[in-house]
Amino acid sequence: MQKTGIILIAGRPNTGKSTLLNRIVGSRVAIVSPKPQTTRSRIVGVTTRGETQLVFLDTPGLHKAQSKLADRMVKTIMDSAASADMALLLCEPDKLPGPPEKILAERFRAAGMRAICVINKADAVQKSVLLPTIAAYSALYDFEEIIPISARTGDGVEELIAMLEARAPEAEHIYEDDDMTDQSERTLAAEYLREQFLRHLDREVPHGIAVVTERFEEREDGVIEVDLTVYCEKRTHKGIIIGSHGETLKAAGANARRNLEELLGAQVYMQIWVRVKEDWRNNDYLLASFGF
Ligand SMILES: Nc1nc2c(ncn2[C@@H]2O[C@H](COP(=O)(O)OP(=O)(O)O)[C@@H](O)[C@H]2O)c(=O)[nH]1
Ligand SMILES: [Mg+2]
Repeated sequence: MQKTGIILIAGRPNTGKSTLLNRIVGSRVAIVSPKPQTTRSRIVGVTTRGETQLVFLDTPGLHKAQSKLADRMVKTIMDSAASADMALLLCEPDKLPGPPEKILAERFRAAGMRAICVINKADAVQKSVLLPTIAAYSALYDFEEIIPISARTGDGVEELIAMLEARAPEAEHIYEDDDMTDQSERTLAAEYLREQFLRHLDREVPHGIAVVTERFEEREDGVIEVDLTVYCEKRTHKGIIIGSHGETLKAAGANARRNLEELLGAQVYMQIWVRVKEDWRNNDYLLASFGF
């Protein structure tokens, strides 16, 4: 009998939701950076072992909506929650629950959501630091389990997967058994490049960037040709993205290409253009054409 569990990964920005998803799936399906609001839309990660399929929903972190893009991100979280069998609340090992965790616990309570508290980044603290955190979270909500893990090193992740497999309801699988994600290779190509800007550019520049895959084609010799356009909000940003003598763009492109080659197991030839489109984050037409 097949079992399928749909699991919402919730938590404030930067708690490691996307890192955990990638760790579980074993591939880069969600981009990761130290900056909040890296994840813009809902991303599905899938792992299937034997008869049990776990479907994870990585969501943008919950935060105050300041633009139409942010509005859509909050709506994405709410839509995902409705279809989940269980939720993971990811949190920091050395911080007590604050307003974002309290809001999420409220939502779980209202929905009668079964939840596991995942205290991530256990690699970064002494064990004794975890005790008050665990005590505070057990008072916050009636979690079925509270488990410290490290998404970065993988510590505790197998135990977490076992907890989820044990709770997966009997249901037909939703994805093929070898599927890892609902993200297309085209989307991942653009996301890998955006990830590089998030990691290496400062302040407001990376959050004003959208990357679009214009062309994604496999040549007869197996090489994959990818054309990407980077949209930014200001002419000055364009200069920063390209860098002096094009060095920033070149380095970002090389890293993104390497990650894409690893994903696809093929050689990639990448071309990148940079264009200025003012205020795209508040323009419905542009948001739709960028796929939000
Ligand atoms: N030390 C440590 N850092 C982590 C761990 N998991 C994630 N991070 C880092 O935390 C930052 C945010 O991670 P990300 O997955 O993008 O968080 P998200 O915003 O919740 O999706 C990144 O710099 C990660 O490398 C972990 O287990 N240990
Ligand atoms: Mg994320």
